[in-house]
Amino acid sequence: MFPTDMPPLGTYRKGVGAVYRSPMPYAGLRDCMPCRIGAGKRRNILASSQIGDPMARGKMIYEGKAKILYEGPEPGTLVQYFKDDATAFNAEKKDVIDGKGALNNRLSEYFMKGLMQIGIPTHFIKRLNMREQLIRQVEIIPLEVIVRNTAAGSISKRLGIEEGTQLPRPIVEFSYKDDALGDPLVPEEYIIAFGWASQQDLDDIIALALRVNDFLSGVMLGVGIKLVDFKIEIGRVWEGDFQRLIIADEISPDSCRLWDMETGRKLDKDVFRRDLGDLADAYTEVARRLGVLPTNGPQPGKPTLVN
Ligand code: AIR
Repeated sequence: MFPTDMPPLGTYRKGVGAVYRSPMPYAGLRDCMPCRIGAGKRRNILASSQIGDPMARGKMIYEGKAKILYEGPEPGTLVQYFKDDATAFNAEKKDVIDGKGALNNRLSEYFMKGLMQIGIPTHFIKRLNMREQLIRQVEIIPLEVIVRNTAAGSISKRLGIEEGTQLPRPIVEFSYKDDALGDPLVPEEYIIAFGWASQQDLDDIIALALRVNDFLSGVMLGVGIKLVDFKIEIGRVWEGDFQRLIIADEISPDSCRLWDMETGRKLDKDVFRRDLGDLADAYTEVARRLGVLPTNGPQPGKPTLVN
């Protein structure tokens, strides 16, 4: 598929992510208000979240490798469901990891809320239950925005830099989101020429990505974890004729490299990619250090989430 073959707005193209034009901001959406679902059914988001069943969901819009998106209860909203599925190397390697979805739901909530507290806009509205969160509908920019602090993964392979080498400064790079092409690294020149984003968008995206890097690095440093690199996705939202760029998708150990500062233990999806042990244990450790899991009392083999 030629890269400029963008789907019409309001439709979804597999491999590129959810592409939506958001009809309205979520201002006005209140936790307890009865909400419209599909053909006018009335439901209460809070009630459904309390009993943990997926009552706020509308019809399925998209199923990705690790998440499913459903229509949300209000126009301009979606329900993001976190699956237990883990994939790597463009889904060549697959498994189901008990508890991963619930952990990523909580961790992504934690990071997105933290970003919003320092004024960085995200798609997150509220967590609904163990596996679902209510998010703002966005038009996904078809780029993976990667920030690297320390060499690892593809940059090490591509440039022959030993993993663990501190980079001279944070490096921001872009991959074109297309599974069939294996999400190839693309220069800014391509992004602008093919119209995936404008120069102004790119300047804003880089500034956002570096702010996210500062925030996440600091949070992780506080719990003895080095943020090696991470990937974010950016969504456009329309407010009248004006667009705003916000952080979308998820931020979790699926999308970051996290190394224990003292031991170097990997606490991210590389545990799965490289067969280094139990992925849920690694994610549980991150959640526990961040206070998303209880720190005392018996720690069961599988994650127990605090509600
Ligand atoms: N990433 C990229 N595509 C999907 C994901 N999750 C993340 C990786 C890693 C960073 O982007 O998890 O944190 C850089 O990946 P790589 O493979 O380019 O070194």
